[in-house]
Amino acid sequence: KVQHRLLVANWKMNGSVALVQTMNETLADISLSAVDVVICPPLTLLHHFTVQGNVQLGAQNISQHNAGAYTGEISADLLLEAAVTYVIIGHSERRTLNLETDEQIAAKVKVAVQAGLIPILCIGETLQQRQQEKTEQVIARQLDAVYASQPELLAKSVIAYEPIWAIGTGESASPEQAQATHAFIRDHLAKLDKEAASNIKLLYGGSVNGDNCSALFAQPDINGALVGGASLKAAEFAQICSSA
Ligand code: G2H
Repeated sequence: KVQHRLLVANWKMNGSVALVQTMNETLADISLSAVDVVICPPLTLLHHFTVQGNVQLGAQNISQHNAGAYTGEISADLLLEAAVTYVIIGHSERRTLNLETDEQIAAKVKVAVQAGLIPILCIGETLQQRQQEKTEQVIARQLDAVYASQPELLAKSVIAYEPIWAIGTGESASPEQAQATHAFIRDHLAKLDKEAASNIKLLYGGSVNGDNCSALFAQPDINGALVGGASLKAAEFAQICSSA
């Protein structure tokens, strides 16, 4: 059974040095003994964060290459030097806007694990795919693309289910919808590695906020959340962490 819940703040291309300072102060004031918190700010803000208690740092992307002529990219080694321990991989915004493929995402998860970073693999269906009842098919494809040929990476991974129709829309999946998909994900992964599937942290992402977080966290297969918009408000994010 999964113990600590994991709360990941995905700031996307938002924030400022001032917001980092506010977040440092806010998180220092609350008890985080029962939860692991990861803040994924833009790269230039990483070194302003205080790594304190259960608060760790994450990145929003990683290159599948180790070093070289890759303008604008960031490697696992550089992230490690910046005290990063987690990395979000395959967020739907990167799949869509940066045309990341399942193959690249699989390579990135491998590079991250090999370097000792914990990948947070994002998966999820579009509204059209859900309406066509293809949610499970899409999610199975996204999981298999990464883990079918490298199941040993599963025990070192976190997975975030983010239905694309719920991202930044203010409309979260219902706790029941999210739970049903999380249970499907765990069952599907059990075919690759039963023990890893029962231990893996499955995060829900998509319009998580201070009002809906408790009902989501009450679901047995929801082990935490990937929070976007609400993680930019220090007080609300602290409340989400306290509810976890
Ligand atoms: C989904 C989520 C964070 P938001 O992308 O990854 O963002 O909470 O704003 O929907």
